[in-house]
Amino acid sequence: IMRDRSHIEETLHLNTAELSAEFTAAQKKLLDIYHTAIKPMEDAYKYNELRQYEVTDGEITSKPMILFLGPWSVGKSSMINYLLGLHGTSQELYTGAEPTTSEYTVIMHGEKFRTVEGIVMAADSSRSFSPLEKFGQGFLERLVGIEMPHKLLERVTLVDTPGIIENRKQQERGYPYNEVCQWFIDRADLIFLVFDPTKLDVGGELEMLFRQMKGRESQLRLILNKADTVSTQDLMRVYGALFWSMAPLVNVTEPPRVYVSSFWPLDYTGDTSRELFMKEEISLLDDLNQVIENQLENKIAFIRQHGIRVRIHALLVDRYLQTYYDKLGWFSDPYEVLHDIVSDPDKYYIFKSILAKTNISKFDLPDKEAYEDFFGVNPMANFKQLSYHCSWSGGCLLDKLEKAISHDLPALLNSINTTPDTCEEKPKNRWRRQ
Ligand SMILES: Nc1nc2c(ncn2[C@@H]2O[C@H](COP(=O)(O)OP(=O)(O)OP(=O)(O)O)[C@@H](O)[C@H]2O)c(=O)[nH]1
Ligand SMILES: [Mg+2]
Repeated sequence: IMRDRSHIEETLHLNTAELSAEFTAAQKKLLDIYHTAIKPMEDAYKYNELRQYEVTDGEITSKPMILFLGPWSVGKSSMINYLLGLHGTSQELYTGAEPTTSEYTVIMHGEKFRTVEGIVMAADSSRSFSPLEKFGQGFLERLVGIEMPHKLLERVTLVDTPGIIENRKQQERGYPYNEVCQWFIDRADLIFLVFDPTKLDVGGELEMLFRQMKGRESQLRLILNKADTVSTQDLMRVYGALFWSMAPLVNVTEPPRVYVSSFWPLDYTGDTSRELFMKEEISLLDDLNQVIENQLENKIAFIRQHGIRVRIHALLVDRYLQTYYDKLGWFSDPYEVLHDIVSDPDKYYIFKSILAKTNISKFDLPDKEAYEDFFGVNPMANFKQLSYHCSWSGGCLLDKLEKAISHDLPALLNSINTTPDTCEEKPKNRWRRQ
């Protein structure tokens, strides 16, 4: 027997909320700010070469990404089938008692059902997955996209992953598993780490995964799935064991939320905690709904953070250049002066002087070694000082960037948060209930 799915549609407002014009307008504004105030500075000082991190339009306009991770056969693919209502259809993801999912599967919205090969996804820069190309052909063969028309996929993109198999060697996968996981973890808006209460062995690969959650704890949710397969007493025991084995691995004061339920379409077996499972499922759906509602706020915060890093980089390069011109005397050897500055920037207070500027945290400062590499590839003579990047008509790059960080982006954030002059409670959602 199948369970009723109406609470999924209700909790996520799948049939009642539509993408509003304000949402599209705000997203366009964000792209515009990025292209006029941040990108030119990135290009002028080759920021991408420092961080190997490029923000693409695809990344700015992409939907929230929900990542499913965990050991094999814990029910990750079944959970996705359940959330999308694919059970029994031809679009259903493969599930089974053996390790089944062998590919990173990106499930996204499209006009009609079709699969997209990894190499095709990576080649398309309008998609947010193009940076995955750097993991090589071996990985791209393990990446696949599935497009289908679906109300939930209009709001989020789901990523199914191959289950962890402990005791298997890294190289057998044919691609850098940890790095690929890290890439997805760093970008996911919500990370569901799924467990099966009947096999709760924390091995090396899972430990690694926990360690990779550093800094992403607020996106992490643990799921004790298939809870219908054990008695309530066993469930409580397993719940405790999960926390016990996890405690040393997760370094936060507030432990991640755990959802205990059975996320699949079939009815729970006889004597299970029906009511609890249902409540847990609704809480998880509420959680997911929050992510959908806050996506634009999160994106604006992300771009602002990026802008702050670009500004620091520009100020640093400018400082290096200034120091170089100050040091360069009539009779000094330019190469020697350069080498001296780049190998020992502290002697010239380069990083210290940047810290003295307003609004710069020492935690945002890159390390000196990164600049030694950076200037090794990009000779200092290729850059011009900040004062050069000004024009009569367009003003200065630095002013524009600083205005974006301190004014334009916060104003955009405010504009989407303003509540209309009514007493009626309206969700601050661009996916607005009508
Ligand atoms: N009893 C019960 N069985 C489940 C539940 N969810 C999934 N299963 C079964 O568990 C098995 C594994 O499910 P999958 O969805 O393939 O698991 P997976 O995590 O995607 O596995 P890999 O792709 O191999 O990593 C299948 O036979 C499912 O039918 C559940 O909530 N309760
Ligand atoms: Mg699977």
